[in-house]
Amino acid sequence: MSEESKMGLSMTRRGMLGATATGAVLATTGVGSTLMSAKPALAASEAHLAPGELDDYYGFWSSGQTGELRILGVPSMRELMRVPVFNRCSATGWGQTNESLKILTDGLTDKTKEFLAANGKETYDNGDLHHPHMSFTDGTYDGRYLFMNDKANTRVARVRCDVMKCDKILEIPNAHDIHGLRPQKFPRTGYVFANGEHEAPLVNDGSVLDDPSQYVNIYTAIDGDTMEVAWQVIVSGNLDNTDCDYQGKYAFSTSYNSEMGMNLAEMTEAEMDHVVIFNLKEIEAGIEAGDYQELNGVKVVDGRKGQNKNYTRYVPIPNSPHGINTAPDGKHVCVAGKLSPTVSVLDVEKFDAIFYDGAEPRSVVVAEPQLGLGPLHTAYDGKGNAFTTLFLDSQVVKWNIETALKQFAGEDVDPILEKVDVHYQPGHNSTSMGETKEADGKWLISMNKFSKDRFLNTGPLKPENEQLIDISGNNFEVVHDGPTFAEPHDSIVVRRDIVNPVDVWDRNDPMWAETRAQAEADGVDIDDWHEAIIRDGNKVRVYMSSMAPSFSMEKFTVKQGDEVTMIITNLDDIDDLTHGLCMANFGVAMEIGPQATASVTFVAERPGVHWFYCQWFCHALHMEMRGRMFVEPK
Ligand code: CUK
Ligand code: CUA
Repeated sequence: MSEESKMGLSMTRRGMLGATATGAVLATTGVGSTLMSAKPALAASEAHLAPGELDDYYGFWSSGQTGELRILGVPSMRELMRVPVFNRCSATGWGQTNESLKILTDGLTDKTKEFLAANGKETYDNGDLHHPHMSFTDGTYDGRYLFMNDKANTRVARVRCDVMKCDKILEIPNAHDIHGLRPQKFPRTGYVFANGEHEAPLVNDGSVLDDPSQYVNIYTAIDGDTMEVAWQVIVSGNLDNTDCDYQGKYAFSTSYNSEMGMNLAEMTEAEMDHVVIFNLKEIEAGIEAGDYQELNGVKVVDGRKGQNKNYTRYVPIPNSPHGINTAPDGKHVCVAGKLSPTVSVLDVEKFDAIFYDGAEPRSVVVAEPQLGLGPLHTAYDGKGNAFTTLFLDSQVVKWNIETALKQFAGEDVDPILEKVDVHYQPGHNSTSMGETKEADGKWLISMNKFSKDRFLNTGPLKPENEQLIDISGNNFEVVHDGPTFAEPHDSIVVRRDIVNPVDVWDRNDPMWAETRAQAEADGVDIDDWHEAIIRDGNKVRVYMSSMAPSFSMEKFTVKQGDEVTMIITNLDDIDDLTHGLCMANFGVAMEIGPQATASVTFVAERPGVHWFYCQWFCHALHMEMRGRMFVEPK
């Protein structure tokens, strides 16, 4: 019995759920259809790791409007690291160091740079990161990169898994507000597919507002190696989530606004929306043959409805479909109905027929089980079972794909195996290795949009709640709550042997290649203990090395109004020996990892003595690791 029920407090949902373990499900759909039955106490011990024990999996998490990538350990759900991507970071100096600013600005279009400059900015300050996914080779994760979208400012970013830092950010031209994102699974990544979510006039120059016939949406394939746009496809309707097959032939996206409505009532009018299937070979051939228009430097093919081409097919799906997830069997794709209680199962082996044999688009639908209210996303255990989140029911439903196929074929069977309550309103879910052909059926994460009463009250703004569910054996139970800040949408759970980051940077890392070139031009050997001040008009470059517990310079002098660049190289070469640099009262701070070089630029508009100090605890004499900048008045 939970505390509340013992104390006879009101029967809140929390009290009810705390008092009974979840059990078998009799009815198929609807709120409150779960029949509670007693079940043994939770096997939480499997999820609990003793101090010092390492997790079996890396979890890579989005953070929604926080704009960063997070790394968690699974099953402990301990947060291990935050990797700034689209956000600014006070600790690491992301968005402030010259190296990170280059990454944040290089991939922006000229129009965006102009727009930002007019607003007094170099780059965007915010991002809305929904979908982090790892690069694939031959249908499974290969540990090279993570790719992720920014819905807020139409960007796609890449994080290097060797150092767990972002190395590329690309603004996607022509598209509006990148949402769904997936890397190509086979033969390798390869392409990174990205959906523009919001429709806009194709040439959006202020001449069209209320003419939906001129609104389009854009599907983008990015080259994951070069981080350049490979091609784009114009589609009808909007685009929500995306995934692709295990054959390297097709990618596909959900679309919830086939009506091309501009407001809520119009957008949800039709009973059927669709999944767009993209035929990769045909699109490549079309571009090869010159059947494209060039828009803002990108080759764009027309895949709208009614085109007499083989670039796309539109499969009607009920109703405002959201999540789209390819099963590890390489054959089935589950499309969650959102406003329909159904999940539509597509068979990728039937796709050829709708492109080349004139088969009806709906012929690729091989099952459509009713699972519950508000199905959003599906994950897999690799044993033929699927787990779908039910947003409105606050449940995850476990169901069997084969049984769903039989039911669709007319057999009197029920594919639903079990439902478990989650707290509350789940969006995405993910299983260990579940979006690869190596799905192992051990853990399921349910990413819930609301925590309500699950934790100590933090005021009007509550954390979200991510729950860990044991799906091994015949278990299907919540074993851990993980409160989390705004707002993870999605996660992937990757076997730890696949991810092998280094402990110490390589001195020749491309991250500071430009800084290194400048140092060479200045005749400074930044690979050795060094100190140098190079004056170049009113630009001053201050080079120093750091080694615990000191900087190579105890003091240096510049003139008021100088543009000062501090270039610091951390010559410590053992693991976990990060230094920092903070120039007090200059708003300047950054991380310098072992064997890394980092630089930051500011205008010395404050005369007097200013302390710079190491802001990363590194040594017993860390507090003493500091020096003075003297700014001579004009
Ligand atoms: S979306 Cu958030 S719950 Cu952006 Cu993947 Cu479905
Ligand atoms: Cu170096 Cu603290």
